Amino acid sequence: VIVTLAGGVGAARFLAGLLDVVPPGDVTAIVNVGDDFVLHGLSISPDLDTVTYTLAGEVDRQRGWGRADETWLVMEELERYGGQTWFGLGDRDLALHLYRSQRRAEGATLSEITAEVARAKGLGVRLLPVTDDRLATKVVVPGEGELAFQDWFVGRRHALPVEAVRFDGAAESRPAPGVLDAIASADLVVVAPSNPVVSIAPVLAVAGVGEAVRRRRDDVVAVSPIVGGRALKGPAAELLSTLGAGATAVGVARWYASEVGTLVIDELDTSLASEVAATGVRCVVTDTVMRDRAAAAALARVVLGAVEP
Ligand code: FO1
Repeated sequence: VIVTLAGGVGAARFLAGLLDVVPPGDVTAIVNVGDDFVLHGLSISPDLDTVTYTLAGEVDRQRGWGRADETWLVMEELERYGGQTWFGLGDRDLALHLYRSQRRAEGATLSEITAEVARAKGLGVRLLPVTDDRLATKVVVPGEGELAFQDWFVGRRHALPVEAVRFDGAAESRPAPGVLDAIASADLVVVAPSNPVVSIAPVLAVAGVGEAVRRRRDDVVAVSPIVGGRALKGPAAELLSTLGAGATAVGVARWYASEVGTLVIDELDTSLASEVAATGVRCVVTDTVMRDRAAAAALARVVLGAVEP
């Protein structure tokens, strides 16, 4: 089984490519829930939904999140009351949020609900939230103090500089059922090309998960989300330069050095390969930019071959 540690859009595209290469029953995705929050009384799990919609072929391809063929009648109506429309929940997307929130109210866990949704959509892969417990990413912004993740990311368009990141609840959280076993028994653990600081770090912060991954270090392959000093999507470059060891493939290698045995970097960064290797992380160079499904599948093939059996 191939276990993938996943954030949102980058991970979802990688997983779609991986599923063109291996049968869905051989794939488990362990997904970040540090972005989750409650709004309008609804339980929102952006990364789980991005992965689910993408693998179901239902995602809005331009945005990378939310449903394709979406309409926004409810948000338009809500706007008239002065309701909270800064975080856009489309009409179709709202159905999934109603379902999840009702099931939560009935006492179902997030992993149970996630499995139900995946089954309803006919996904053969195993999708696991990293934890069923509360995990809330917080960012510290100079002059503003601590902001909830979505207040910073969507509400403030991740424009404010970040001084620190904290994963509220991580120390008390328990891995969801199946998470530790999946990591321990995986043939390969892939760290998807997600944001290392706010998508993968919260996954590794759940009690026992980081340790389980470090134990498998020789079989852990990460794909660098930084290409040519930039992130293809989102604020990974800014966060790695302020909180990490720089917004380059070498910075990614340093960030992951204790968890990851092999880092896959882009051809654009070929000149950095020896510097990556000097951090103690094996380096594989390939085209990592997932322009389309075929490119994602080609990347998945390289990742699968990156560790010698
Ligand atoms: N991202 C935005 O930039 N604006 C939104 O209004 C927004 C709504 C939204 C609704 C559901 C969902 O699953 C995701 C949504 N996202 C939105 C994306 C998402 O919140 C972020 O990209 C991730 O949290 C970062 O990984």
